[in-house]
Amino acid sequence: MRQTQSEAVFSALEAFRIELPSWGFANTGTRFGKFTQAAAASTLAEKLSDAGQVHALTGVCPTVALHVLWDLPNGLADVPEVEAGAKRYGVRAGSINPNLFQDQQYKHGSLGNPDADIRRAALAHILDSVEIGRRLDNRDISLWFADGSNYPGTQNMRRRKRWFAEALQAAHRQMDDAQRLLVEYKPFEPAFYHTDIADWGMALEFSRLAGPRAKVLVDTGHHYQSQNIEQIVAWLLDLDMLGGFHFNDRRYADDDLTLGSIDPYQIFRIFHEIRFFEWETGSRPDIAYMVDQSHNLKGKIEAMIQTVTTAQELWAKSALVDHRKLATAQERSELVDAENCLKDAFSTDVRPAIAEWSRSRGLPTDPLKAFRESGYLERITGERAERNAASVTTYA
Ligand code: LRH
Ligand code: MN
Repeated sequence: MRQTQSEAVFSALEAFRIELPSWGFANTGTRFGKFTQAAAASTLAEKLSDAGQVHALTGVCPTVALHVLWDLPNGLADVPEVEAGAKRYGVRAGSINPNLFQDQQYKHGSLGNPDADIRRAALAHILDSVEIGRRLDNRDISLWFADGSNYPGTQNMRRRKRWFAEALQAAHRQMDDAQRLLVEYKPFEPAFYHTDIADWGMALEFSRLAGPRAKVLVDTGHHYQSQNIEQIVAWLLDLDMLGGFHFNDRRYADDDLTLGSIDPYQIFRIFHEIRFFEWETGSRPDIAYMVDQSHNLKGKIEAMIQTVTTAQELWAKSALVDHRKLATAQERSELVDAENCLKDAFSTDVRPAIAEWSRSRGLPTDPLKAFRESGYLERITGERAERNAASVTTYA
């Protein structure tokens, strides 16, 4: 690798940080069941401890996304425990994700529910989440809504749109200047006829209507088959409306598989659009890079280490694209030369440079091997197995 290339990889890795989801360490499943793992985390302290392991081994995931009802079931009252746990395990609280999908009252929606009392309850939970974010000194309130319907004619989609816009404006008003709203879209599941925030255009419109500190969150698993996600990213960059990502991989739908396990070139193309934008504009967009996965079969901590190192690799590869050469080839419509700028970077083995970077930071050059030799998994298995064996696994 040319000197300049390893320098490019080093500076790229220095700037790259990715947030881990607390729920990625817990026993999760599908509607066909949940295969429990003896070492899985279920308490907040265990999730922060496991995230702390991944950060200690990789050096690039200092924050943990929290889902309010899963991690702070007592709301604001749990803030001191989060602060103490984060401090103890060497991480910080990350984005705050309200839970607006599991309560029985949300059967017909949360902010889109025809029942005004339920809409008020949903907004109250979001406002509590804004306050939790303020107390934990984290800026992002990350909003995903399961809201929608399963059958034609059963809901007034225009009226729900207005309720959402009003509530998101109220949430934006509640935030202080350091806070942001991230609006996540998803085309379907759990609703299978319409979803109130189904695509990037709807999330964009709701973000604009909410206020200047509302941005769009792109979950890579929330797209129709063969949708060009990096084009959506390019648009949102150009509109200065890209707030963040939930990275995962998928073959079919919102499979929440580990990043880069199915289509690593997809994530590379997304990273390329961001770096090309940075090169062209000279500005670094304020993007929250986050993982959103559920590890139903793989060991949860190993899957998370694999995810972080794969993200680093793809980010480092995207730093190797010769932007000047690419821009010239694009201007001249030299298709093969232009495409090869990406393919050459993507096919460059950056692992030696990443190992060098890790060594320079006093980090293990092989985090997975270091984790397996650490004895951490054996220790937590001993501590958690009995409790996890007792947990319910059936869906119905
Ligand atoms: C919805 C989603 C959302 C989270 C949830 C865990 O599919 O992507 O971001 O709240 O997964
Ligand atoms: Mn998501």
